[in-house]
Amino acid sequence: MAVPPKFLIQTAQFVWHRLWQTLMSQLAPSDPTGNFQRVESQFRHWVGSEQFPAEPNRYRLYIGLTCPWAHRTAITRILKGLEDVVDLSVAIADVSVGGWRLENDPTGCRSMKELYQLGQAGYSGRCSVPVLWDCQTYQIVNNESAEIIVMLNDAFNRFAKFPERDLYPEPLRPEGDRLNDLIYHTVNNGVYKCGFARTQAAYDQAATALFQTLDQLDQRLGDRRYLLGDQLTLCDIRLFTTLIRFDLVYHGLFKCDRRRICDYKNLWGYLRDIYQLPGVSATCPLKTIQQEYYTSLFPLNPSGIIPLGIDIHRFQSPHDRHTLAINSDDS
Ligand SMILES: N[C@@H](CCC(=O)N[C@@H](CS)C(=O)NCC(=O)O)C(=O)O
Repeated sequence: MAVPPKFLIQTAQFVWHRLWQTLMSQLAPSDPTGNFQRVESQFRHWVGSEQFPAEPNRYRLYIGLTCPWAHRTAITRILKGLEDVVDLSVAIADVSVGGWRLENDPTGCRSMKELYQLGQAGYSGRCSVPVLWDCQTYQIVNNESAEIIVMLNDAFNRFAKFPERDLYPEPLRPEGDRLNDLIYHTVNNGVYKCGFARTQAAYDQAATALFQTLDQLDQRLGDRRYLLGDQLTLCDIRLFTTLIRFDLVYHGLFKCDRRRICDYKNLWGYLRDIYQLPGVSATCPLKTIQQEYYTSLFPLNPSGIIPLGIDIHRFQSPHDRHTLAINSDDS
């Protein structure tokens, strides 16, 4: 007895939609109108405080390769020359454990969940990366990337290879903080708002804001090498980790498809400029990033098929960003 295709389709649609909503509510909480709501980071201590003094080989950074937030911390660690000061562990995105898996971790933990619970007994919140971990007291110092990068920039300067490289210079902070706010809401978190939108209206709003900001940033970068002038700052690192994933992942998987970064004259050169800075490309295993995103975010890509994506050699192509006139004026 043949099942009428219409019935089959309607049933599959009904069941899949219900399942999808359930999976999405675990993966990405949303407000009643379907907008993705990022959960506030829970651990907000500072290295340099009495409780967590700056010491070499005391802290370990847990990252995941796919994660753009964790990637900020990995780049800052390298650019400050902290490889021998702050240890690094890479967690693996694993759908079978429903989160981040750890392999041969010095704490004995087998997942980020176990690590969070080791740091705080009974912890039941989100177990995200990055985490700055105190290996001496077995506590989480901080799990907010925006704060960890500020700490890595200045708290360990006594032990850093490049203490003079200030990625958060005092005079540029007001302008940088203002830009960070815009970039966070519309680009860094904006791509997630597109990908994790649960309604058409939520997606439309996020996608429009995303491309408005990208257009604006492209214009801004027409007369200055970096966002705040001729000096690379944390502001650029924060933008970079979203841009480097954009054409490879967000354009397809998160439906951020109005334009690709390689279609923007200035953003495209800017992206390659930062990618080609010494030490940066080693933090960007592009094919792994693409594979982990497309396989670990199952509700967005149930088939598990990984698209071809942009030819990653293009990120190595020459750019002429260093010839730009110095202009940190914001007029
Ligand atoms: N606010 C955090 C966000 C970090 C974050 O969302 N990390 C994701 C990976 S990209 C994660 O680990 N999610 C797991 C979860 O939320 O359970 C930060 O910027 O450090």
